[in-house]
Amino acid sequence: MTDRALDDSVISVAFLSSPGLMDPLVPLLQRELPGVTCASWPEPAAREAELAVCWKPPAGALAAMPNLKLIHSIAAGVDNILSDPTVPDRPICRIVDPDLSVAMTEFVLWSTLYFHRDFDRAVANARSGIWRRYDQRAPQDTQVGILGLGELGTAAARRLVDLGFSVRAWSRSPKTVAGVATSSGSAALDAFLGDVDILVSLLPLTPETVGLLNAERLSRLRHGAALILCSRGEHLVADDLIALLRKGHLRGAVLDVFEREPLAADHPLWREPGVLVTPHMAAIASWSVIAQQIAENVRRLVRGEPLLNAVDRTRGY
Ligand code: NDP
Ligand code: OXD
Repeated sequence: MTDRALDDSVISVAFLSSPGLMDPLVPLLQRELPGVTCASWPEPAAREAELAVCWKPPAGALAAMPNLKLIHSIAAGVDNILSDPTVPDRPICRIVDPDLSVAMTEFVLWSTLYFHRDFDRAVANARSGIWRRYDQRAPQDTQVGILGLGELGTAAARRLVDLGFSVRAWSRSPKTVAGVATSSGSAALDAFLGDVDILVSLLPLTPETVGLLNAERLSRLRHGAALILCSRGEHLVADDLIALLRKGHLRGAVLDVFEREPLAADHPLWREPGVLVTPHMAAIASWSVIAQQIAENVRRLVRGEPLLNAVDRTRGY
């Protein structure tokens, strides 16, 4: 790092993402931080920037920025940044936003009701002109299990409780949420998964959680259970899911995230009966919120104040 003094009025920002993705941020950051200069990687000005704003930055890019003082994700997850082992030792911040929690809660509620109220079956039947009604269950008779009880998992769990569902949730450290049966730590996972009818994944992607949803774990869910995957594609072993669906152990899945996005047009998940693919749309932060949170952290950095929503690199989230 150089000794150049940091000044929020003249901060230089580099966008590290696919081309053009961050264009909407330029006027919003200029409004928040008059005097800011923006450049996109790999322009020379981006290499000299003090702030990196990232979504899937190219490997090695952050390490090649000598003036870098802060790395900011435009998302809640930072796995796409920390997956690069050369990321320099600078603060990394993420987006935490009440509207993002509302959006994720809506997505989880919709997907839960999709299975709980048999919309998955009704939609499949409607395609074949089949008129069939199913017995209804009370929400308390459906056990929803949430993996991850952070910002998003907690918001979703609370609303599911409000609607009368039986809710259990699993986290790394012990947590208390009214009306939710909580457990924590890897030793508690198998017991957590038993009796779950609808499993919702809201975990961050870390070395501990990659591949967590494999045949062994998914087999522990109740016969006829469903999966709602809102976290990261790498949490799921897709072939294991497909095998359990075909065996009839699992009923279906709503999958919002994939190891490779966009999901290839010829990927078998698109056509697997019982699977509904959505295009990583569960919860998307608005550009104005992203700009406000980045600007606030720049001001805090300049003033030497604690940053908002900094991630713990050793935990990986
Ligand atoms: P948080 O960091 O607030 O919460 C993460 C939760 O997961 C915490 O409860 C944490 O436990 C728990 N956790 C982490 N590691 C483990 C582990 N090894 N074992 C058990 N529990 C663990 O994250 P958010 O709620 O903000 O976001 C979660 C994820 O959602 C993001 O990382 C991202 O991947 C995904 N996401 C997807 C979106 C979409 O559109 N599909 C949109 C936004 C986010 P503890 O509480 O003990 O720390
Ligand atoms: C996020 C996401 O992490 O959009 O915010 O997946």
